[in-house]
Amino acid sequence: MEPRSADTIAAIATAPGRGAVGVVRVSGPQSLLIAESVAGATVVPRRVVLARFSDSDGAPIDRGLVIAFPGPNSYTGEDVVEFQCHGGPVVLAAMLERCIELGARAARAGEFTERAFLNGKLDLAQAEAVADLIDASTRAAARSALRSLEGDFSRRIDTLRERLVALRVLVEASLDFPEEDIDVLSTYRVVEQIVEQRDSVAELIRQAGQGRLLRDGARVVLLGEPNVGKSSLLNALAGDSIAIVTAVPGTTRDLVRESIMISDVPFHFTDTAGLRDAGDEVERIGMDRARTAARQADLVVRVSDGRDDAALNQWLKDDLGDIPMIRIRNKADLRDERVGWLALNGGREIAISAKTGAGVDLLKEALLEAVGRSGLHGEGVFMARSRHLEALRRCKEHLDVAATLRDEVEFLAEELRYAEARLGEITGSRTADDLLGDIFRSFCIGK
Ligand SMILES: Nc1nc2c(ncn2[C@@H]2O[C@H](COP(=O)(O)OP(=O)(O)OP(=O)(O)O)[C@@H](O)[C@H]2O)c(=O)[nH]1
Ligand SMILES: [Mg+2]
Repeated sequence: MEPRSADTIAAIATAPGRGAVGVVRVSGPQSLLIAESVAGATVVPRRVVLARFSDSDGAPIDRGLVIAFPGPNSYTGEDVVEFQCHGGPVVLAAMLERCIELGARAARAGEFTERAFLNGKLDLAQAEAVADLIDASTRAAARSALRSLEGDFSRRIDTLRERLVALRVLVEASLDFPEEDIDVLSTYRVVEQIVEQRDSVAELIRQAGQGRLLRDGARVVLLGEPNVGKSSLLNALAGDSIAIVTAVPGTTRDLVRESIMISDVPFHFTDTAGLRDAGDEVERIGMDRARTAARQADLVVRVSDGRDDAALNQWLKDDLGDIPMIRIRNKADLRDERVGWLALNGGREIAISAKTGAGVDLLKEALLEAVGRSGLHGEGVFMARSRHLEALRRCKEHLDVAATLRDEVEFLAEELRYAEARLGEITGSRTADDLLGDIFRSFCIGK
């Protein structure tokens, strides 16, 4: 693909501050000329050249390395030059100034990656993965961002799109040739295939949701009757005395939040007021907050001491039915019970003792399991953004509708077209300019 930009951009690509090495990056048609002027030497494509960099008067700025990557085989797809200098702010500022004197202009945030996208070197999901990889705060997050950057996520989206296009072609063919004897929809099992694709999208939503948890962390709310040991459990998980623990039921009123890393995955815990049908005004406000927090949770840890309140159980079922839940039976030490998994009608619970810490590791395992750790180190978790999840959900909705339109073929074709367009927004093959602007503005300069 031909480079598209007429102007040449330059930026300091390394983080601000002092370091052994700092990089100034230049991209655009004048890059190679700028490199030779600054270095006073001939640059050889993809060869490291040691040179003295000097200003317009010939006074030295630094001695360093210059590497030229002629387009299209470069990060942006244009001619790119990287100067590796000593990493001091004065040197780097002087180098940038020199590049600007020679005709470059200062790059905007994210502009290098934006050019890579515009020149077809990366699709939109990959470009976003660049930012996610740089921003990753854990190894697991970095790994899944890298998978997206390498195109795993985009390939899955593209494959889905191709299948939806193929289905739409079939459906439209049946519209264009209604007099043909064969019933295209049944012959090619079109509705069944739509359902299959819908299920693939659902699976992708699940995997992408796990990626989001990796990046943003899982919101976990500790919920249960008063005095069952929710605050003790938070303290045991944190290995620190975060929340007040007393034998008085109704100790916790406000929400108590603590973020804890478990095997590289961030969990944001919220300890809450015990739920009961009593209490003063303060406690009742606390209980309202507890319920609100629980409704917004990714995961609820339902703590009990074995004497479940029936009304609370009913509320959990009615109001939080969609939120994954881990059941904890605390105070195993009081009952002389062994810690571990117990069968419960309709599920399982873990017997633990928050006081002695016995069994807390099992809860940690269960938490990791619940956010899909099994997949975290292997294949299949993508560093998706909420933008991607939203597009996938809308795609799935259109496929849900399409699957019901067996007898209204025009509408069926339309729904397939919408579903495919939603997928296109993820990789950017069909996207509004303002969407692009938002995405690249979140980048830092020099990227
Ligand atoms: N023996 C025993 N006591 C426990 C255990 N966990 C908590 N406790 C005790 O139970 C009492 C209540 O503990 P908290 O952690 O304050 O309970 P809570 O669920 O936060 O209570 P509220 O904030 O009032 O809703 C305290 O006296 C704790 O020491 C346990 O595993 N074993
Ligand atoms: Mg408490």
